[in-house]
Amino acid sequence: MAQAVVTSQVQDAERYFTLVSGHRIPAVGLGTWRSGSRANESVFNALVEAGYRHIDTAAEYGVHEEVGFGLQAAIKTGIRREDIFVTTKLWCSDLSPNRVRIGLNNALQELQVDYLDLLLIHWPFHLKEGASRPPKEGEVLDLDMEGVWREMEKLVKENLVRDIGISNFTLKKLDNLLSFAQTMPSVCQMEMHPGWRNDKMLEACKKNGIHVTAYSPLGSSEGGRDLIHNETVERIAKKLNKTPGQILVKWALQRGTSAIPKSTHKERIKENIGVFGWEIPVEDFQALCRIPTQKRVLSGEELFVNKEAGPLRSVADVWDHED
Ligand code: NDP
Ligand code: 1BO
Repeated sequence: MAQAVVTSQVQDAERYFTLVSGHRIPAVGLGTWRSGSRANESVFNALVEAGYRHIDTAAEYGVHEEVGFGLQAAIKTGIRREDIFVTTKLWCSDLSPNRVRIGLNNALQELQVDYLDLLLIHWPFHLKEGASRPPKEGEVLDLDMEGVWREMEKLVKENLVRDIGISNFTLKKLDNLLSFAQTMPSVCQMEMHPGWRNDKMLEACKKNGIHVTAYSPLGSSEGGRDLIHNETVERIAKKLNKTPGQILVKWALQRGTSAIPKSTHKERIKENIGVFGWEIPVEDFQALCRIPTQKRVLSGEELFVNKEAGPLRSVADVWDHED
């Protein structure tokens, strides 16, 4: 009996990270960007068949309703809502103090839940409702970050959201947020994989007790970075008798970040969480950390850059010239 308790504690330690709030975030979550109508089935498979307990989504992915159906179907099989960690994100058109609660209420309704585990600022830019992509002149508005954060803090106090956090921030924007935050951001979600390690953001977050979730941990899709067929990743996968996907997810976990690989295929969903009970040896971990050509997949160019007008005239502007 005592042995069983110890075993389950060891397993839990591998499967969760503890946030500054004291809440726990599951180490591996299911990403849902570009999942479309398959999000429902993917969420159900992830929770019921593969043992995931963390679902990552966003208003901008247009799949809240499908995710909600998947969550509800999984809960009907006996999985408790309180054992599932649901993350979603406020889109840029909801980044004004008077829109935060509207964004939250829409998310709760579409996801069919009465609280969120984590609400993130998706990107730190305020866009006019219905803005084009990329935005036209006048569609990138001033951002009242302090006002937005205060509204998000209220949601925590009202138990509508358990944790709040950020995504796609720079060191400069993080410093600014920390200068007025009364409730610390628990999580910072950033693109991270061996092709874009983003060590400086990871270090800054660690220094401030902010947990990092690695997005696009496999290098993303549709014009992303093909890390699945990278020769270092393939070599290590073969050596350890794992798949390239598992090596990439495990690399993220061994850096102390959670990871949210996306797949709409049942077998891959299962494969991507097969990352517990083994380790990447130090020399192989370091080889992954040395993969050359560090480059973001998601630069923000197509989303935010207008070369002729507005505050974001280049990718460098999006990242505060820090890359
Ligand atoms: P990932 O790095 O998770 O890669 C997804 C791609 O890899 C898909 O094409 C998927 O195809 C494929 N794939 C999945 N598993 C395997 C496998 N085992 N072997 C081979 N190929 C595989 O990319 P994402 O960009 O989707 O990032 C993950 C999640 O992170 C997103 O879905 C989203 O939730 C979040 N995110 C957050 C962002 C933010 O701004 N905060 C930005 C980008 C992502 P298939 O589905 O066909 O299996
Ligand atoms: C469209 C938003 C980028 C992925 O999170």
